[in-house]
Amino acid sequence: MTIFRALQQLMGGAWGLRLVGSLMAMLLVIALKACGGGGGSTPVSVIPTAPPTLVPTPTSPPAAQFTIDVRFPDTSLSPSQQSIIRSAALRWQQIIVGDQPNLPPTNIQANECDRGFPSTPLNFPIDDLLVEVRARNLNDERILGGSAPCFVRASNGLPFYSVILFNTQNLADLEGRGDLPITALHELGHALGFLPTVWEPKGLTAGLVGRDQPTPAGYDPRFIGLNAVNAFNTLGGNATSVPLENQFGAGSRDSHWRESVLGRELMTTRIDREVANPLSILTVGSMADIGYGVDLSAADSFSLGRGGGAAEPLELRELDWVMPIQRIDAQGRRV
Ligand SMILES: [Ca+2]
Ligand SMILES: [Ca+2]
Ligand SMILES: [Zn+2]
Repeated sequence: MTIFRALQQLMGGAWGLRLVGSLMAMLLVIALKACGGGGGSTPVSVIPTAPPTLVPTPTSPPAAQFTIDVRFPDTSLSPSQQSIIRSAALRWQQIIVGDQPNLPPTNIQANECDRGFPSTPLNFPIDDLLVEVRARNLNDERILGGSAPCFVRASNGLPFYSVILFNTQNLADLEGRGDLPITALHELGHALGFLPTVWEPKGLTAGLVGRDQPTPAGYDPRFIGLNAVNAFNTLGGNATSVPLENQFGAGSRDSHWRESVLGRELMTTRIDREVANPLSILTVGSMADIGYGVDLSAADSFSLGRGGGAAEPLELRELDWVMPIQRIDAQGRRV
């Protein structure tokens, strides 16, 4: 059930790894390290008499009540790799803050999603999202891996069990180059539901062709959720919808923001190396559109455009990993 696509390219000097992935899965590109600007402050002259002004009391951010339970069912990821992925989950917990109803024990069996996923029967309560992470040899070193939800809450279509798979052929290199943190953050975005399989039942997309269809000339898939659209326009866009990726094949197409427009944003298909790949209000807005309670103020700053200076992008091809999404109700029964 797994299809790999895409390929990778080495670009002059450094390497650009290109991966295309799966439909359900995704991929990501990453870059790392935010750079920043810091700057000095300009001297300001003192002007007498400013009347005291009332400064609005800052509202405290919503209490984080959303838990991502990351599990590693085997030793295919090293302790340091596991630690990086747990840190990425903690970053998402700053973004997704609204509690979801706990899932009661279910009769979901091991391997229902894919080989090794779940690793055990899901006969225990889940609060709020369980993500199982493994690495295995994917027999194509251009493929980074992939991620996808497998089971969602029938009440709201949000995942409570998702999977992430890395490729043992390149995982150590990814970590060694410093690209694993941003890659993990990107994959967890997909695990949380950043994918057409979650968007489409909610009516949040327009113009997508079927995943098995060739890319039409002039293809223009869009995300139409209002929070994302508002964020897009705040960031410098001017449109009533947000462009989704319209090229690069399955695993990249449709399931990311359009690289040519959104550039360095985290949920584009290429990680821009050695610069920040911000988790912006655009992606946070899309998470609100699918139903999460979010804290927009926790987003990274960002504005449209690649912003210059990006070294060659690391284009990671994601696995074209298709899992049927199953819906489970509040009593743990299949719907
Ligand atoms: Ca909960
Ligand atoms: Ca990018
Ligand atoms: Zn992706």
